[in-house]
Amino acid sequence: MDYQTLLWELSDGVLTVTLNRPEVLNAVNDRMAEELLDALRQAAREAEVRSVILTGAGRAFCSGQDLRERAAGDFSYAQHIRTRYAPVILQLQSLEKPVVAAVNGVAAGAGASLALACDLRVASEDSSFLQAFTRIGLVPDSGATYFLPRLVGLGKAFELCYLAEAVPAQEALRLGLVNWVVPRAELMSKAREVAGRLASGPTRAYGLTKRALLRNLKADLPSALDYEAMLQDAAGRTEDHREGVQAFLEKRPPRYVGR
Ligand code: T3D
Repeated sequence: MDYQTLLWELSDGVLTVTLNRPEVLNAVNDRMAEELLDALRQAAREAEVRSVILTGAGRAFCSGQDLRERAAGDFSYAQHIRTRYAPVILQLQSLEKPVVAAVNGVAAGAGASLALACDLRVASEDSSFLQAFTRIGLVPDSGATYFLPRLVGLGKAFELCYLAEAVPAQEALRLGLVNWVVPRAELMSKAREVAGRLASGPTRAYGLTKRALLRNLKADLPSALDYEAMLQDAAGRTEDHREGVQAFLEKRPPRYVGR
């Protein structure tokens, strides 16, 4: 696919996908939603991609739905969310490779949900998270009501959604919304450091770990234990597991190949 709204850059196993409509703070139009889904599917297919960074061009990460480019007439919000946003969020979660959001500015509305659907978040000091939905009389969507209570607890999630005030990066760190906060100038180097480390790790084990963590959010202990045991069978058959053990025994760093 020829991308008009994204930049795609693959280097040393790290795919960087940049939302690229900076003039509207990377607001999501239909084209961008389509392209992002395509890019994430390609990331899943291509063996050379071993981790992904999602970031935004310019001064924002993503301002959510493009409020200027919405279909007129008897537009169905439900259908739009189901066909444009839900597939992207599901793809981020089912992509069995580590995904790091490099939050380079405001992440608002569905833009915040995009960041929250990533596995890890590095945020610049000047970034913020905004549950913008109720400001315009909408319900938090694209997974906001799923991710927020899990990350910050129900009471805080109510506050963030009802009051819809921007959460600055340091507060986001305190709440557990992000993993690291760094100066703006160091954002991409920190994101590349994290994603690069993951790209040279045991990709299959990471993918199965992601599957276990997400699935077991909703499981009881016996079924979580059983699911882990089943996934361990798959991880135990990988070349990377053999290499990890061999490297340990030979007292040298492992050289993982991602399978
Ligand atoms: O439709 C459906 O399918 C339902 C799905 C909904 C999902 C959602 O995401 S709903 C939430 C939509 N997003 C918002 O409500 C956020 C709107 N934007 C803002 O509140 C502010 O722009 C920010 C707080 C994000 C940033 O404020 P600030 O002051 O730093 O920047 P600004 O001046 O407001 O924006 C700069 C430009 O970007 C400006 O254009 P201009 O005046 O320079 O020509 C602004 O209009 C444009 N822009 C920002 N956000 C959007 C946008 N244009 C279209 N859509 C946007 N979401």
